Amino acid sequence: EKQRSILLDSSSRFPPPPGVKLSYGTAGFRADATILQSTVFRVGILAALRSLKTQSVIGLMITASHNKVSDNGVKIADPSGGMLTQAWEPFADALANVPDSLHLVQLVDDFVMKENIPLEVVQSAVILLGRDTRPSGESLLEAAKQGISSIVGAVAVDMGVLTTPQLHWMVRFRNKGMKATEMDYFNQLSNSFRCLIDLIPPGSSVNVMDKLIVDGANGVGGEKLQVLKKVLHGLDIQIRNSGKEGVLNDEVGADYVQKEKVVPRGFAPADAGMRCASLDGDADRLVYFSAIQNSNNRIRLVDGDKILSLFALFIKEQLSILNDNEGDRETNSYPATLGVVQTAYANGASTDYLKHLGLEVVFTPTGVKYLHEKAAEYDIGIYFEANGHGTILLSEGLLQWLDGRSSEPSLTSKGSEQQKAALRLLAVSKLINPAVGDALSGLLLVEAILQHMGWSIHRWNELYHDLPSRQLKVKVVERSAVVTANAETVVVRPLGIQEAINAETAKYPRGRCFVRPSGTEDVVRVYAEASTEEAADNLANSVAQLVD
Ligand code: 16G
Ligand code: ZN
Repeated sequence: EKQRSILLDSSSRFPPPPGVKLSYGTAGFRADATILQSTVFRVGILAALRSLKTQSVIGLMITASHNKVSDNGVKIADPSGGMLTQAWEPFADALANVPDSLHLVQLVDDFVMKENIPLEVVQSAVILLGRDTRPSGESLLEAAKQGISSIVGAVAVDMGVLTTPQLHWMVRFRNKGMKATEMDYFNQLSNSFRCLIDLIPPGSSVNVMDKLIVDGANGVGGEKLQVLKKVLHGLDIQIRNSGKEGVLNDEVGADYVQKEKVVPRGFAPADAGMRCASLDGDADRLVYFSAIQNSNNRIRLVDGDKILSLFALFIKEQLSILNDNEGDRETNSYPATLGVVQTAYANGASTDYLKHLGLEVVFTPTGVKYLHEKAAEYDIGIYFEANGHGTILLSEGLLQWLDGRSSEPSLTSKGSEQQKAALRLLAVSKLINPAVGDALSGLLLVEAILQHMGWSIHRWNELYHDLPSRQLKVKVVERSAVVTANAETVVVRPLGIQEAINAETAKYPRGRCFVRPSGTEDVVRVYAEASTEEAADNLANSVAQLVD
């Protein structure tokens, strides 16, 4: 019928590149931009089907994050604003790789049947489209639109150039029936930041904080931060690498800074010692650093683990104020569960520190979808990857209780310590992006907490000392030959490798080492940490040889 012929016709205009096999992977499809037209077109179809199936707004983001400017990629945001449900990933893979339009129509037909998607009745589907600043983004966005409009009733809404987290945020709040324009996003961030600053206990903050210097990775994050700055009060930000001159992700950005542990381009010797932050190419990762004077561009890196530790410390403090009921027996405390989620890449010193604070620390495999899902099991779940992607999730139940707590006319006069702690947690819940890790909102939360504590970046960095670590990648023929378990800490195949890794690791004090197949590149990654740089290097090198 009509739907079939539209699909047949439009898909024949987007033939897949021959001999290329793509996989949805940890974070959507990514490849050289020149071969992605057909993939993005097909993901447009998928987004429309997903919207029909869920009867909700869906997001489609065109970005390759921290990868080089000539790459691009595409990923889907589900109705909650989170990642596409894992249950649909096999369909995404099949759709991207189907050889021709006849097979495509057949595949879609079968899937629509299997998933019971209401195609017959004319329904409406809404897909919000976003893209980062990559030059290939515009024509790929057009391909996505074509894919979407080949499903009857589906409507694409082009939101323009956005950070990945902005698009996820918009999808989430549109589905909650709220206004969710870009300006709403900026206002919510700046208002909740202001709220946290206003709640700083008198005397405890450093009144004059030095300026923050931000590396925008020559991408969308720097651009958006310029806009945010205009509605923001109480923070002095200077933006470097805002994209007007340099190349996206070229020796700039959070991925580069975290992996290479050097100062990004665009910084001057005079910046040494200053508090600096770095965003990645689509602004969903954030790390801090400060350059060490006369050191060949070396830095003190304050990574995702330390951001996590700062957040955890602050939240734990607020919870203990709330649960301190002395002299206020009338109030019930809320038995809020607090959990921290890390991956095997978390520095061992950070895990020790968090456990020492008395926090529950759990591990998942690499990839936001796994961490996010785990964090959602707690009243307050905080997750971060060492690379700077993470956020805080607060349960509806807790938020309601906090709401009541913050407005309750208490006997001990309003403005009690408990009320303030409740207000702070509510402000955190509004500032932080509940859909996905967000460098802009994360940055504002870090800045608010540093002011609250009266801490410099150096004081913050002293929370614990990172163990020396080394990462290597090994090119292999078939990365899927390596199979891991226990949140990627143990190799189960090929047989025998884990025993050999154990034997190597045992040679080093505080040694820890794991290998895992990358989810984004054709390599196997090796991570090692030990008590000295040299030991970490040696351990990584000898284990890399085992995999080779
Ligand atoms: C993707 C993931 C990131 C993960 C990285 C690992 C999302 C949104 N992004 O960028 O969380 O750390 O892949 O890459 O899930 P790898 O598998 O190549 O080491
Ligand atoms: Zn990113």
